[in-house]
Amino acid sequence: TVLATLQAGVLHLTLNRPDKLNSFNEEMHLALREQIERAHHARDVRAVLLTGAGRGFCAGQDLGDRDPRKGGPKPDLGRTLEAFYNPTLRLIRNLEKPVICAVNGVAAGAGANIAFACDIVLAAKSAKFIQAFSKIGLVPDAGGSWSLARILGEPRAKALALTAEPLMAEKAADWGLIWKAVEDEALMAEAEALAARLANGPTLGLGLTKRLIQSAATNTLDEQLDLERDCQQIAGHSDDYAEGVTAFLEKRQPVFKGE
Ligand code: LHQ
Repeated sequence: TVLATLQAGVLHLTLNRPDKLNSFNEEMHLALREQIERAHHARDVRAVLLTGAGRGFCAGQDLGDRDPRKGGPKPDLGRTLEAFYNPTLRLIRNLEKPVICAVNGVAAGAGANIAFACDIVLAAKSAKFIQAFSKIGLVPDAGGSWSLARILGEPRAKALALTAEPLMAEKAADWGLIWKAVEDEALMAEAEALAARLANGPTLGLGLTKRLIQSAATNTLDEQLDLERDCQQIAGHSDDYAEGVTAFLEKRQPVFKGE
């Protein structure tokens, strides 16, 4: 359910249930989580590139998995979130390596919100983001209420979540919700080039940079200055910093090892 290949430091992850628009069942959840955990531990993984197989990126939860017509007790969706979605969201945010998301087609429900949790999001111009939850009586999850409100502010976040109207990729980029909308045919090449570039970067420093930016919204300036000091201290001890300065002085491209 998740295709995984490691190429030159980039762990390519492809959600792979295309006939269900890559919606999540338990198996796909566990497969994705296992791969992100691998990215965390493996030194040879220096960037992650997440995309979807077929014409969609991810349609959120597989709604066929929980058909109310089959009867039985009402489901405990809180447990579903705690067991499956929330760990993955935390893993993506806490992974101290860049996570690039290439949204190749529709991203709905938790599918959209998992994309928004990634560090750099590129989307095909034909892709759309749908907060589909209100259509089925649910609330935004997978971090969506957090990221939409923080990135967009209440007026746009509420309108998207309450109406479930689709947001096209270019507008998502205009609103700052994603990094870039690109021509459909160019999406994968551009995302792969970006992932390759980041995988050749100073991974330790990039990971610390991610931590800093993510801490900014809840830190005071004083707390953030302290954190910058601590992170810069760590970065300053890295081999990549020595290499970066040496390469600059020698007027050549640096060769970073990620540590
Ligand atoms: C699907 C799905 C799908 C199964 C398309 N499931 N088959 C967390 C905690 C616990 C429980 C609940 O949820 C959550 C988080 C959530 O994510 S809730 C939100 C769940 N997602 C949705 O409500 C989106 C449902 N899908 C759609 O609205 C449409 O499929 C979109 C707008 C994504 C795409 O529309 P189209 O491009 O017109 O494609 P389609 O609807 O024809 O879908 C293609 C196939 O994929 C179709 O199967 P079929 O056998 O008829 O070809 C769909 O049934 C299947 N599919 N989404 N979530």
